Amino acid sequence: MEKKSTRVITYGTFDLFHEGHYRLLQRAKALGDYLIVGVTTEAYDRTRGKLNVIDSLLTRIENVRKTGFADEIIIEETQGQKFNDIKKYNIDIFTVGSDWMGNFDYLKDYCRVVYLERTRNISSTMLREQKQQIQRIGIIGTGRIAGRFLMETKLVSGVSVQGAYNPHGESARKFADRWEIEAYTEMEEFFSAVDLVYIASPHGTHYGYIKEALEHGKHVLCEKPMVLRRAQAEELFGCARERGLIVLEGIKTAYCPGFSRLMGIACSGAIGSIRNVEACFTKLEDSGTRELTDLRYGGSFTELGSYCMLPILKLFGKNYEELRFDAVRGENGLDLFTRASLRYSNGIATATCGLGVKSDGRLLISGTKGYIVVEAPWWKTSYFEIHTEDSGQVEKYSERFLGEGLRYEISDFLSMINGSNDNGFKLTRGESAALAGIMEKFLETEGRKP
Ligand code: C2G
Repeated sequence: MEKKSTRVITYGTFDLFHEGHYRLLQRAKALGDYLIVGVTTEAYDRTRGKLNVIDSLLTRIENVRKTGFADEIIIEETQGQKFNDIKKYNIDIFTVGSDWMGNFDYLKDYCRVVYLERTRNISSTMLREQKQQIQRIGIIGTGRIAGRFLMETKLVSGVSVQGAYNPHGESARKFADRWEIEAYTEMEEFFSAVDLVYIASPHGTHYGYIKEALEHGKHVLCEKPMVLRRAQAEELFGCARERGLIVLEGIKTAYCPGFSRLMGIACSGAIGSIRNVEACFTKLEDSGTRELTDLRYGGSFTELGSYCMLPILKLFGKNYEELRFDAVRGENGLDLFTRASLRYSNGIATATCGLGVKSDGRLLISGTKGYIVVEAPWWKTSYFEIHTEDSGQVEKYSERFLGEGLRYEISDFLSMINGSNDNGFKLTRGESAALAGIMEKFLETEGRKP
């Protein structure tokens, strides 16, 4: 009797075709006799929230075809298609890279599911005629936020996480093994292996790492608060400009579509002239966490103040007339609940942050004709309302906010580097420097040395 041939299927965007894609297809083909490759359409990538896809569908199909591994190429255009394709094409094995480990286990009832180890080192592009190169990103710091960032990079085309640096070898290795990336404990080695740097280390180390990265010619995306002194921000931006490099502060709210729309509407006069902004963000933390034990840089304002100050600076500007802080402190002296009050020539504002006191966490923008309200979590802006004197008339706005929302800043960072889009207005250098100045003033008020 003739042996039944083994039919394998895999899917992907295959944008900016690289070694990782090539090796995946090669091993997928080796799993059986007949390989079907599903290439995603632009519309499907939009639906699943993948940003920044550069190559057209035709180019991506052509690049898959050129490998010679695919016996048949189909297009993936809808959610749930994989399930139907498995039956339609009589599939024995579904395979995908291990960066999706566990995500497709639901297909196990219908065929074998094989996760092939992702390719860690993408050293060069495979196809010479490519418009753009894949950017290898290196992460400094290996805490919770670094993990979230890594998840989000999978949904931004054009970047590949190369590895993570942590001077503590054990932490670096643990993180790298978990995410199948390289671990680095030596700075020089780290910088020579990456094109871009994302910094997610404790606040107090940002300045030193940004400086090192710029000196090594790397663009930098740094978690908020980027630095804690105004002069440091100015120095770093100056240094970046001289070298033609980008330094971007990663306040995720600033880059998400809902917040951009909210700012656009607020500034358009929809509620008249803005006179009051109240932003509140509280997040209860265990007393043992770094945020509540780092006596130098911890506390609620350094942790959450960047979010709350963002709409205030965007709507009223950087030139406040007065800035005052009131704080409730814990036993170790760190602020558990802090309110920054600002006075401008034409309005007033408050930024309220809590790690040890819970509050409503809303953003309220009041103007001469009405007000805009965004309930918690307004810092992941997806819905807001405009109210006027006429209580029966409420305008409602919704926007998508996908996943952890870090993909928006990653995508903007990439397009700024590639020069295809100047997203600098979403969070300007001047605004980042002003934020550093506000952090500096806060730490001074608290009697801490910034
Ligand atoms: N891949 C890999 N190593 C890399 C990068 C990607 O093995 N360094 C694999 C991915 O795991 C995937 C394939 O290459 O199996 C295509 O990757 P992408 O084009 O990024 O597509 P992806 O977004 O992973 O789509 O429905 C689509 C699928 O969910 C996979």
